[in-house]
Amino acid sequence: MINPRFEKEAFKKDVEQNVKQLFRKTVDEASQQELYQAVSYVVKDAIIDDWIATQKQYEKDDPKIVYYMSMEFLLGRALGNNLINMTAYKEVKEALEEMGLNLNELEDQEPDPALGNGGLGRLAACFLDSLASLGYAAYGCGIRYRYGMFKQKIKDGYQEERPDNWLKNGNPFELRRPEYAKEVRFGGNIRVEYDDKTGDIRFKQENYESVLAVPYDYPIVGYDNHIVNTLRIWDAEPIVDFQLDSFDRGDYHKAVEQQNLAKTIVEVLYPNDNHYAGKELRLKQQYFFVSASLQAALTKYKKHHDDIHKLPEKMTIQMNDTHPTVAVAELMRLLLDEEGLGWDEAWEITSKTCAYTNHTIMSEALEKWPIDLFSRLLPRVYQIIQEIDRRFVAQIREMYPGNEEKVAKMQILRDGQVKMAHLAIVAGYSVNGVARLHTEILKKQELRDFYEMMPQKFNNKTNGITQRRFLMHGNPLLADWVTDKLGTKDWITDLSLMSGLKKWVDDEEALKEFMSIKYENKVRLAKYIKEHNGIEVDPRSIFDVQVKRLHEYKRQLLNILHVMYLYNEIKEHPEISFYPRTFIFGAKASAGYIRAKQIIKLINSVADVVNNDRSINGKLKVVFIEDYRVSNAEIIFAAADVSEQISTASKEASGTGNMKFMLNGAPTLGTMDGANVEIVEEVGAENAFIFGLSSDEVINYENNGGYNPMDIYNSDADIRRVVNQLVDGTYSQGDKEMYRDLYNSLLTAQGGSKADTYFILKDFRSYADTQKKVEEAYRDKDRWAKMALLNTASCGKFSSDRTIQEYVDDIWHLDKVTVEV
Ligand code: 26Y
Repeated sequence: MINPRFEKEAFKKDVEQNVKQLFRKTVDEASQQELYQAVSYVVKDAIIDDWIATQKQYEKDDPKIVYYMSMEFLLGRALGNNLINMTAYKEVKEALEEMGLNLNELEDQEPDPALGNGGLGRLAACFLDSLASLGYAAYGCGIRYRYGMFKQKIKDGYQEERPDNWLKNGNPFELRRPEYAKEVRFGGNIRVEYDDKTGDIRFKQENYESVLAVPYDYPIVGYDNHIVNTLRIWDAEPIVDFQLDSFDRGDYHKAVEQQNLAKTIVEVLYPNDNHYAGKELRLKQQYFFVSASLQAALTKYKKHHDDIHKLPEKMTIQMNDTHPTVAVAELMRLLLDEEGLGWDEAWEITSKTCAYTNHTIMSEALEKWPIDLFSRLLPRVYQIIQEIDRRFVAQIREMYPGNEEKVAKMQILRDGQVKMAHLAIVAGYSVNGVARLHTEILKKQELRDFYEMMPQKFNNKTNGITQRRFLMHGNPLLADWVTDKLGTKDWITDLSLMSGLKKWVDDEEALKEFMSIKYENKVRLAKYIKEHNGIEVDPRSIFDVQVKRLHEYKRQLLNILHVMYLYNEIKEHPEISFYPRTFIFGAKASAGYIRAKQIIKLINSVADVVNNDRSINGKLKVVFIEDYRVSNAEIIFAAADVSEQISTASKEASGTGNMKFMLNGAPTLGTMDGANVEIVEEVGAENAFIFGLSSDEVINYENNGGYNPMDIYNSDADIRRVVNQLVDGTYSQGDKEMYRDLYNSLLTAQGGSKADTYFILKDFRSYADTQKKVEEAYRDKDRWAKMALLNTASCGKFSSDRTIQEYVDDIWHLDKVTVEV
């Protein structure tokens, strides 16, 4: 049942009322931003009814709760998504139209909450949506960064970063909850106190600095079930207001420091994706939100339960990569020092409560904190890790007597570092990878020793995405068509039903409709590109899209080198027929990742040359979409013909963009990497374009010293020409040095890394040949339409609803809740 607040007349009145109350204006006078706020507060009001009802139900049913701990939540805009999940989108759109307002324009007023970098953060957001939609009690736990992922500007082809002041106009959907604030302590020293009478030992932290963690709750609306879960993100405030009299007590510096600590700790999201930098502030952020979240979780548990030993029956903690894994030691600390348990009891509870997800095999992404830094910042937590490590080492020695190599490889504290992944695996009850291939590589290579020692902990959970945002909201035309063809809306909560579309694969009329929806979406994207880039693109051309974070392993460089190759071909052989293509890129580079930034510049330089060359008759266009983020992603996926998923095999743990393209009917052009393997399995190899080395081949080369790209450079004239064009000034107005580093990276070994670390030249031919096949397939309109439709029809497995249900069945064991209204 739809909330009566969305009944048209009532809704309109409430909007008017809000405009008046918030801004002292009438609807005619209010700005779009003000109207967005006024509408959002009406929506929030409706949400709050369900939010209260849900929390009441949870109190009553006392279900087991999952705490999903993540440093990142890449939420995307809330207004449209909340309306969709409350099944009120169309009604509200109409009501607003009657008021002379346009819902899409109002939605555009909302800043993207970008509290995440890329895949891992967006996955967390999809998971929260699925948990609420499936009716499971869940908290997201994270940080309320003042500044989220930076805004990207492209100036003269270069990326520039601008601060993302997403809270500038306030946030209508959040709720500050000062009554749940918790203190978090850093540094100082530990004093050991003996109680002569009882023989007890107590550990007291002294001379510490502390901050007050204040939670902001953010509603997570389930689809059409009146369930509203909570994303709890923590802000930091100084524990005592800065008081002058502390000067007299000699605490002046401390007071200022605590003030500063509170300000800096939540200031900004680290924009690194898959690259560990070892910054002290990042460790502070981690401990800050983990400690506050655990304290709050224990308070909540103890409100209704008095036996702390039964904690694992009522809560479980999922750690999103190594970032929150200090949680295991902090939970130990709380149980030992605050609850007064003995080591064995505390360990029993902790090791049944914490579970860890690995999202990468890239060694540079693994967090290994220097021991001196770690122990200085978290002295008591460090002591506890020492004891965990000591006991674990004893266990290794017992299992593998005399095998000190095992100890060296698996120890938590080793080489002056705290290895966070090891800590999580040892203390957790579950370790999972995020796609079948990824989990297999973890078991066979990266985490092999751990797998051999504790195989029962390892499991796979192939990622998924929410169809509510990435089809219903992002592609309403296709969503309506799917509902029409399936004769039901049930795919919204059961994506496996999409396979019912397969029966339309030989229906010419249906295929025509399907492709004309794609065309409409391409027109929409072309308009966006015209507005934002000033580039005219032809919606009849093939929209070939690569959008994701910029990283060498993702190989945007392979893509743009291939564009350079095509350009050479077209110039050289103008007589050969060539199907017009638009290559679309979107990517942010971490601010300090120089080579990634060079690749962005190269893409823009190639775009400049190619787009302005009249002689090729617009056959080739290159577009770099500025500030790629969730809101424009929705528009881009809907419009894509070809999904570029071309990472070096074995490097992309899963990928989730690949699934969003598939859902929207774009066949994958990719390597057998991450979840691409499972996508191909679902859709059939004939409906995807696969090329390049396999993960086994890559790993084999890596274990045997790499390969020699010079062999390819010397033997393949086309490749040689393209590579040389990096340093002959073709794309740099004569400057031969601009792309020298990229050139060198492909041909010569440098500072510890092999030549062409990511096998770009090795895979180039195979990629180019496969691109040729894409073109051939596209020319056959009928064949392409079938292929595209089959991708949409085969995407059922890749719903995050399926993923979450597997986490529930195999790891979390949650109870399903229904909210009556
Ligand atoms: C250590 C730190 C700087 C760091 C920060 C962010 C390390 C890693 C990350 C982010 C990793 C990430 O986004 N990984 C991606 O997770 C997705 C969801 O599982 C996968 O689909 C994707 O393949 C993987 O790269």
